[in-house]
Amino acid sequence: MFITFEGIEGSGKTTQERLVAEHLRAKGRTVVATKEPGGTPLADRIRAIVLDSANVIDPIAEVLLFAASRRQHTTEVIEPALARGEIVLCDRYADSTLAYQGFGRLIDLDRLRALNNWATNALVPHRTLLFDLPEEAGLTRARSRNANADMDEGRFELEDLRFFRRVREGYLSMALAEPRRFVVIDAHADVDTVFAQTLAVLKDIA
Ligand code: T5A
Repeated sequence: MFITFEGIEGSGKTTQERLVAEHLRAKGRTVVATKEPGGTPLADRIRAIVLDSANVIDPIAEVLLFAASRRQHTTEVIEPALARGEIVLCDRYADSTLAYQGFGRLIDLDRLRALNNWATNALVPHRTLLFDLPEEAGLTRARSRNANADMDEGRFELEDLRFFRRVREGYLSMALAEPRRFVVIDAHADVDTVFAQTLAVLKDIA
């Protein structure tokens, strides 16, 4: 079972992925909880490059960096774990490229789909949880987390609200187009309420 967690920054997907992993492990399941960009030593180095706000990155180069990170992560971590019969939870995956580079940066979606398929051997998640909330609310959460943790803004957090609105709308349109894979979760509520909704949509495995 391969489950991905998607949404704009601050939507709470990282928090929910951690809670789902803890819940499944407490039930004796073997879980690999991972994230993109990153997830392997090489992909983590790509992550540092793409998220560093000091880097000015050409949009196509950005796509290729995410694809290189995803290729390494898929072949080194995700595919082997699935072959061992483990549950893989992944914070962002190929849909992030469609949402951010496709809907956000307006790069041709068909090219991005082809690149995603190439990078992943066409591995599609069994289920994708889309944590949805308005972009203003998500960015406020992400920025206050950065301020509390004394973290710098990432390169994407410097984008304007219109960018994140396109990303959010892009995610929602992908969910509409693939209702058997995507489940949209209202990410507005407190962590426990969102977790209850998350467990409800995973009840067949959790
Ligand atoms: N990207 C990534 C692309 O452009 N293309 C791609 O192909 C890929 C893979 C990655 C960036 O890269 C871009 C997208 C991103 O811009 P990142 O640093 O990995 O950046 O960060 P994000 O994935 O964006 O995740 P964040 O950590 O910013 O947000 P999350 O995961 O949505 O939220 P989370 O759980 O960390 O929570 C954020 C804050 O909100 C609080 C948490 O405690 C935390 O402080 N919170 C809540 N507060 C109130 N109510 C709730 N329900 C809450 N849930 C969490």
